[in-house]
Amino acid sequence: MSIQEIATKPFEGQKPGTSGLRKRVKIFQQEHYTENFVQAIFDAVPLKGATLVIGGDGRYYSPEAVQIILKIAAANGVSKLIIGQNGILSTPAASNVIRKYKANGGILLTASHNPGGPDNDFGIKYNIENGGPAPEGITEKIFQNTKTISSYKVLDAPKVDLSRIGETTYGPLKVDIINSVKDYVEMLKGIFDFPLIRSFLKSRSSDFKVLFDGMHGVTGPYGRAILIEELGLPSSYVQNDTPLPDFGGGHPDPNLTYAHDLVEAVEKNDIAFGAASDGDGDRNMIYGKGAFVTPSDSVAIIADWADVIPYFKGGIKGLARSMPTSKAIDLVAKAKGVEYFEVPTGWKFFGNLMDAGRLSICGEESFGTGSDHIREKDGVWAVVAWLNILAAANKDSNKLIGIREIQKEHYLKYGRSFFSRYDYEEVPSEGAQQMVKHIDSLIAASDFAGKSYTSNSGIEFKIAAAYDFNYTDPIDGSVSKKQGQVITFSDGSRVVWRLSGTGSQGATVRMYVERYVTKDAGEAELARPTAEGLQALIEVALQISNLKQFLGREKPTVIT
Ligand code: VG1
Ligand code: CO
Repeated sequence: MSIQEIATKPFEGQKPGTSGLRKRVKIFQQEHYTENFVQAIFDAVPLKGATLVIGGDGRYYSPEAVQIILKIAAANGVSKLIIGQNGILSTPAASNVIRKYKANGGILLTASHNPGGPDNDFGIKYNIENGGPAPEGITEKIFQNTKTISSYKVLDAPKVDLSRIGETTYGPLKVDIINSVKDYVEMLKGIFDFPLIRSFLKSRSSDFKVLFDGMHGVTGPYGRAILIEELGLPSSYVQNDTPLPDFGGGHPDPNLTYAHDLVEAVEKNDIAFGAASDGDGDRNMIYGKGAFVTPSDSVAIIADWADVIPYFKGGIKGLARSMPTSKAIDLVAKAKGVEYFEVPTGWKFFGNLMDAGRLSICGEESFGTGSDHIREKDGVWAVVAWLNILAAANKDSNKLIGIREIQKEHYLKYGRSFFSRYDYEEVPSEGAQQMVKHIDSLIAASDFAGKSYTSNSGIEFKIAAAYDFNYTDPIDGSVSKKQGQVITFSDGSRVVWRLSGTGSQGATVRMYVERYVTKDAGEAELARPTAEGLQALIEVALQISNLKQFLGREKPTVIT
C-alpha cells in the first residue's frame, strides 16, 4: 500500500457555515471536491498520531465519504479512526464518543435536517476534542486552506467493510468499528432516573401513550433502544425508525410543518407524549395531544425542573440560549440565582462556557436543547428529560399531570414569552442583502428609537433600541460580529432578523418575534394561541423591515 499525492485545484465556496460545510450531493461528488475539504481539515489541525471519530446520519453519499476520509487520514499520519458501524453515529452520540474515548476530534457526515438523497444535501463538519463543533478560528483556517490547496494525500488501499464491528487496520491506521447506539444509551442511563421513568410509564400505560418519530433519520435505533428496550414501552410507540439515505423522501426537521406524521398520529390516537428528532439526532420537538411546547419554553422548563434529573443533583451552574431564542430561560436563571448567557446562533458558542464550568443547560429556538453532558445539542436527551420531569411531577399525583399542565404552571410562575420564527427560504440573495442594508440604515439613524409603528388592528409599538448583535466570548475573548439585527420595543417585545448559515442554495431570511406577558396577565391571556398573541407585532415587524417588497414573498415558507 503506497501513499500518493494527487494534484488538485481549489473549489469556490468551501466555507463552513453555522454547522459545517453543506452543499448539494452533486457538488460533493465532483472529482476532488470532498478530498480537498478533508485535506483542508488535516492541514488546519495538527492530527499526526491523533485518534478521530467518524460518524454521521447515514445520508446518501456517506459510505463514499467515509472511504475518502480513511484514505486521506491514513496518508496524513492519523493513528486511529473510531467509526460508527456503517458510518452511523448521531451527532450527539459522536460528541459522546469523542469525549468518552478521549479522541482528538471527529468528522461528522451530515447536513442535519436538510433533505438527503442524490438531488439533495450532504455535509461535513469537524468537531474538536471537547466533542463540540470547531470554533470559528478553526473553520476559518479550514476555509483558507481550501482556497490555496494544490494537492492532497491518499493511501492507495482497498475499501474497509464498515459493517463489521471490531478492530482492524488500514495500512498504518488502526480502525475500530463500534456499535452506533451502545455508548449513547449507557450515557443517558447515567444522566436520568430510568427506574422512575419506567415505573411511571408502566403505571400510566392506559392514559399516557407515547410516540417517538425518528423521521427516517439517524435516531430510530436510539429511540428504540431507549424507549422500547430500556423503558419497556410497546414496540409500536416508535415510528419511522429505519434510517434511510434519503429519509424516505421527507424533510427530517422536527417542527409542526415537517413532522406532520407525528402531529397527525398524536391527535388521532390521543397520545399524551409525542416527540420527534431530526436527521442527525440533535434536534427535538415535544408535542402531546393539544399541547405543543416551543423550544424556547422547553429549555426553560427543563432548566426549572433540573433538580429532578439525577445528573443535575449538585445544582446547575449557569444557563444559556442563542440570541434569537426567547428570554424564557433568563427568567429561570434569575429565579435560581445562576448566571445566564446570550450567544450567537449555532451550538459552537456554548462549548467554551461548558468547558469553563459555567454552563449546565442551554437551548436554541430552532428545536435544539442540551446540556454539558456533551458538546452538541441532543434530541433524544431532551425527550428523556421531559419523560423524567413528567415522571417526577406525577409521583404523588392521582390525576395525570401532562405536558399542558407543566406548561401552564410554568407560565403562571414566570409569565409567558410568545415566540415565533418566520423563515423565507431560498429567496434571491440580492433582495435579502437589500433588506439587511435597509435595517442597517434604521439602526444607524439617530431618530429611529422613539418612533412608533401601528399594527392593522391599531396597536402601537414604540421603538426602544436597534442594534447589531456582536458577541465577545467571555472565556477566550474571541469576537463574532453582526450575528443578527435586533429591534426592541418599549413594551419589552423584540424582533430579530438574520440570514441562515445552513442553507445550500440562495439565501434564507429568518425573522424572529417575541412578546412577553407577565404572570399576572390572567389565565386567558397566558393560554392564547401563539399566532394570535403575536399578530400585531408581526405586522409591525414586516412593516419596519419592508420584507415582503425586498424578498418578493407574501408569506414565509415555514412558520415555527
Ligand atoms: C440553523 C438554526 C440554528 C442551528 C443550526 C444548526 O442555523 O437556526 O439555531 O444551530 O441550524 O442546527 P441557521 O444559520 O440556518 O439559522 V442543525 O440541527 O442543522 O446542526
Ligand atoms: Co441536526
